[in-house]
Amino acid sequence: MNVRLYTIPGSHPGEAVQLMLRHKGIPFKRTDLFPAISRVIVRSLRFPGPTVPALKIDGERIQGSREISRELDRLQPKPPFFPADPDKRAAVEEAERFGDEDLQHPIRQILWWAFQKDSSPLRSYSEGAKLGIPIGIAVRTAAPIIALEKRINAASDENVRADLAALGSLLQRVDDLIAAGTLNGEELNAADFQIAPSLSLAMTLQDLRPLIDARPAGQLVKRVQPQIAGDFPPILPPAWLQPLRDAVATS
Ligand SMILES: N[C@@H](CCC(=O)N[C@@H](CS)C(=O)NCC(=O)O)C(=O)O
Repeated sequence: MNVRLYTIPGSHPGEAVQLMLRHKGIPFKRTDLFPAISRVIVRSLRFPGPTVPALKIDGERIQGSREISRELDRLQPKPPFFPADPDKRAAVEEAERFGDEDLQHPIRQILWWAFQKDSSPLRSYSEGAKLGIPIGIAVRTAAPIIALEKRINAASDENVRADLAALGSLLQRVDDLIAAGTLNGEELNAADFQIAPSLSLAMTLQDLRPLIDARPAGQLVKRVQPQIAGDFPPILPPAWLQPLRDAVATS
């Protein structure tokens, strides 16, 4: 199998696909793209949409972390990404959908908002990336890309404040899925690989790390993906964090 993954450094669904490929033992090559510019390149590679992760398998194009998990499972059924039992499978599929549609985006918005306030941590997020130019130059010239990403992702003050207020219930949902055995069970599944990188990316923010680390969601991260590149010193306004802190304190 000739497999190439197109991704962006620090992309959580991109990380999810790398975890999935490794779990299946499928060797792959990776092309790292600049955020925003990635949209043009992915389109020029004739993928149907503009986002990463995008995967070419023997010339075939598959895009989107959930489409990719299914295609990898079809091509290489072992170890399986979904339980054989239909009810358990439905629960994993719903958890994977939740990870993709509900959890991914607020984390993306919070990060791009933070980079717009302070771009210096960007270097730590690019560790290990091969962008084709020295990381220092990439980081120094990132301002227009950050501004564009803030717009693309609607990472406004208002939205990020709302994201933080809602994050407590998203974390509770992850803990509940773990308690139900849908996540972090004996066999890791597609939802574990979808959700752990979003939590791991959130934990690169020092503001959020201690609020996730000690709970079951933090255990999932430790098991599935102990580390994702990046470290962001405190940046989020304390007043915006307070509802999350209150939710964590009462959970
Ligand atoms: N829900 C999609 C998310 C795809 C997505 O939005 N990817 C982001 C990176 S995390 C992207 O390509 N953004 C383009 C950009 O940053 O300009 C999936 O899981 O595949």
